[in-house]
Amino acid sequence: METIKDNLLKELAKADTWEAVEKIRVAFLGRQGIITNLNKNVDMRAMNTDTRKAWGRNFNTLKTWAEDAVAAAKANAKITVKANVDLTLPPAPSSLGSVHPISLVQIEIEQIFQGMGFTVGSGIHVESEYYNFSALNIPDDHPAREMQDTFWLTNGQVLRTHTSNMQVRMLQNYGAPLKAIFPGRCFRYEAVDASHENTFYQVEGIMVDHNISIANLIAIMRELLSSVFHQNITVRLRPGYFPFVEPGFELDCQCLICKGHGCKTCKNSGWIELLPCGMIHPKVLAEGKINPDEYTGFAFGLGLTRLAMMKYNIPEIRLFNSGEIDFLKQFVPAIA
Ligand code: FA5
Repeated sequence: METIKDNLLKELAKADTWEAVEKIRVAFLGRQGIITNLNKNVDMRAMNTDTRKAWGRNFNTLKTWAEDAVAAAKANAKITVKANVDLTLPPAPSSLGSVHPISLVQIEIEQIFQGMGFTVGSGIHVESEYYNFSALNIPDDHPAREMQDTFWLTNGQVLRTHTSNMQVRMLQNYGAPLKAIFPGRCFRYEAVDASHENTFYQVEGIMVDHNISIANLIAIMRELLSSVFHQNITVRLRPGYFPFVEPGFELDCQCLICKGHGCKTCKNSGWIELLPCGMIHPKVLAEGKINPDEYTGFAFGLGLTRLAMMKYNIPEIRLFNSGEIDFLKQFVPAIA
C-alpha cells in the first residue's frame, strides 16, 4: 500500500492538466484500477479475523487518501478548453416551456377563492368506495358505481370519479365553519369525445356555516364566473340531481366556441355543463361529523377542464393530454 501511495504521488506530481489527473484517477481508482484491484486480489478467507479487520481498515484509509489526493490535484490542474468556445457570448435563448392551460385557470381560481377567504386544499386520487360514493349518500345500486363508469382497482378501491370524494374528508378533518376549495384530477371510464376525457380536472368547493343559503351559493358562483371570464357570459341554472345535495342545480354556460349556435364541443346543444352545485345534504354533513340542525352549507363541482376550454376557446378536450407542443406553447411561458 505504501508503494502504491508513493507511485500515485509521483504520477500526480507530473500531471498538470485536469485530463491528465483524470487518467491517473482511472488507473488507480477506476473499476480496474490498481487500488480497486488490490482488494479483489487478496484472499480474505485465508486471513484470520484480526488480520482481515486490519486489512479492511488500511485499504479504506488508502482509498480515501487517494480520492482526496486526486480531488486536490484536479482542483489545481489547468482545465484545457479543446472546443473553440467563445466564453464571452451571451447564453443561447433557452426554452422554458409554458404553463399548462389547466394549471393557468387553476391558479386563477385559487386566487379568486383565496380573495374570498377560502382555504385551498388538494385531494387523493386512489380512494375508498366509502368516500367516493357511500359517504356522499350515493346508493349501493347507483349506476355511477358500475364498472362502465368507474375505474375499480383490484383491491376494491377506485380512481376517484370526482373531487367530491374530499367533501366528507374535509368536514371530518376541519369541522365547521369551513370555506374551502380542493382542485384536482378525476378519472372516469368514459368514451372519449370532444368534451369528455377519461382523465380531467374539477374544482370542488364547500362553504359550511350558520345560515348558509342558496343566495350565498349563487353569489359565490356569480363572482367566480365573472372573475374568470372577464366578460359577460350567458349562464342557465336548472334543477340537477346529485344524491349529496338537496336541492341540486346544474349551472351551464352558453358555449363560447359557437356562441350558442351549436357545435361538436357542445354536442349541438349550445350549452356546456360546467358547474353542478347545491345545498349539502344533511346526511353528508352528518357523515362529516357536522350537526345538520346547527349548520348548513353549499357545495359545487366545477368542471375545470371544460372551463379552460371555454376560457381559451379550445374546441377539443383531447388536446390537453396530447402533449402537442404547438398547442401548449401558445400559453404563457413558465416562470423560471
Ligand atoms: C360531479 O362530478 C359532482 N361531483 C359535482 C357536484 C359537486 C355536484 C358538488 C353537486 C355538488 P358531474 O358528473 O356532472 O358532477 O361532473 C361535474 C363537471 O365535471 C361537469 O359539469 C363537467 O364540466 C365535468 N366533467 C364531468 N365528466 C367529464 C369528462 N368525462 N371530461 C371532462 N369533464 C367532465
